[in-house]
Amino acid sequence: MGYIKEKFKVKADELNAEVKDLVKNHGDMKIEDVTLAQVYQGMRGITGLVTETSLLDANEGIRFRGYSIPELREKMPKVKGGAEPLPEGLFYLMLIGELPEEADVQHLSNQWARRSHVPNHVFAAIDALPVSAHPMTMFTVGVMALQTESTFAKAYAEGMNKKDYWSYMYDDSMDLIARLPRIAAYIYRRKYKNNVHIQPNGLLDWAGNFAHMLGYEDEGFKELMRLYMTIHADHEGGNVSAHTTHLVGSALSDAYLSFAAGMNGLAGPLHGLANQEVIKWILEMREELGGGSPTKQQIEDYVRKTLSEGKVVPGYGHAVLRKTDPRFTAQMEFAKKHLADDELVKIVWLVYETVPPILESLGKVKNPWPNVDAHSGALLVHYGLVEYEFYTVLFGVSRALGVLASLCWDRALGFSLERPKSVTTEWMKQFVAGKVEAE
Ligand code: HAX
Repeated sequence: MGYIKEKFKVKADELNAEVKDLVKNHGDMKIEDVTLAQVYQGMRGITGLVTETSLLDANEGIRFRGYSIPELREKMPKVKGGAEPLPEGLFYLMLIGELPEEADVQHLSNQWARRSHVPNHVFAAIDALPVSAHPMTMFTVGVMALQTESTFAKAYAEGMNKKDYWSYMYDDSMDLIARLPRIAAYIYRRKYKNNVHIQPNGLLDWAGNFAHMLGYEDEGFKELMRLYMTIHADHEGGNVSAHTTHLVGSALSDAYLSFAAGMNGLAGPLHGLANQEVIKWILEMREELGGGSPTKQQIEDYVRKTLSEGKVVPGYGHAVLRKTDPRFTAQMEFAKKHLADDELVKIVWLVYETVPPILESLGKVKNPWPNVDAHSGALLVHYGLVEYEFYTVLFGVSRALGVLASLCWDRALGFSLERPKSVTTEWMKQFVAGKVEAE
C-alpha cells in the first residue's frame, strides 16, 4: 500500500475517534450567531466547514498544519543546492500533519513519477478544443477526460464498503496529482509552442519536472516553480476552489469530478484568474502610457481610472485576509534575491506602494493590501513565461495538493453530504417582522 498511505490511515483512525467524541459530547454547542447580512453577503465569517490541512488568520496569513510560509521555506526539504521548499513536502505535511523527512519527499517524488502516465484519449479530448480556447477550459476538459481512470468510481460501481472510500480516494488523488503537470504542460506546448511536446524526466522532482515539460530548464525557474507550487497549494477550506472541491466530493463524486469542479471556480476573475488579470492590467497601463516604467503618479491615475470604470484593481483585497498576504511577501523576497533589477517587478512594487492608500480612501474595501496574485505574473514573465492566460493553470496544478489532501481527509473522516439551508427574501422579510423563525 505504500508507507505514507499506511501512516495516513493510522492518523485518520485516531482523528476519527476524536471527531466522533467531539460530536457526541459537544454536538449541541453553538459556535456563533449568523446575521442576515452574512447570509446575503457570501457567508463571510460563518464557521461552517472543517478543513484539516491549513488555517487562515486574517492578520497573519496562512498556516499549514501550524507552519507559516517563512517557516516552511526554512524547515522543508529542498533539492540539493536549492533554497525553496519542495511541494512534495507540503503535501506530506498537509496529509500526515508532521514535517516530512528527506526520505518522505523522495518517496512522493518517486510515486508521482511512477503514477504520471496520461492516456492518449485525454490529449485527444484537449485537441478537440480550438487552440483559441482558454487554457483553464482545456485544463478542466483534460481532468474530466482523465476521470475514466478513477479507481473510486469503478469500486463504487462494483459495490464498495464505505470503510474503503478513503483508500480509493487516496489512490485517485495521488494519481491525479502525478498526472496534472503532464496535462498542464501539454496544454501550454499545444497552445503556445507549436504543439511540440517535451517528455517527462522521471529523475526530477515534481515541480522541477513540470518546469522541464513546460520547456524551462533555467534552475531559477525551477526554484520559482517549487516555491509557486508550495504557496498556492491551500488557503483553508472556504475559498471557492477548495470549497467547491469539498462540496462536490461530499456527493461521493470522485477526485477527478470534484477537482474539475473546483478548477471551474478557480477560473473566475475574483479568484484564481486574478493572476492573469494583474499582469494584463499592468501591461495595458504601460501600453496606454506609451511603454517604459510608469511613475507613482501615473499608477495612481490609472488606478483611479480603473475604479471609475466600475472595475476592481486585480491582485488587491481579500475576503478573509486583512494584511499583506504572506504569499505576496514570499514572492517579493524571491524577486529581491533573484531578479531585483527586473523592470516589471519594480512596477509591481510601485503598485504596492500606490494602491493600498487609494483603496483605503474608498472607505468600503475591507482589505486594501495585495494578495497572492499581485506578484506572481511578474516573476513568470521574467523567466520568459509571458503567456498570461496560462497562469491560472499553474495555480490549479498547485491547488490540487491542498484540495486533494483535504478530500482524502473528508472520506477518511466520513464527512456528510453538504446541504446547508437556504431561504427566500420573502422568508427574510417575514423573519424580520417576527412572523417566522429559523429552524
Ligand atoms: N478593487 C476595487 N474594489 C474592491 C477591491 C479591489 N481590489 N476589493 C474589494 N473591493 C470592493 C468590492 O468590490 C466591494 O464593492 P461593492 O460594495 O461596491 O460591491 C467592496 O470593496 C467591499 O468588498 P470587500 O468586503 O472588501 O471584499 P469581498 O470580500 O467582497 O471580496 C475580493 C474579496 C477578493 C473578491 C475583492 O477584494 C476583489 O474583487 N479583489 C480583486 C480581485 C482579486 O484580486 N481576486 C483574487 C483574490 C485572492 C484569490 O482568491 N486568489 O486566487
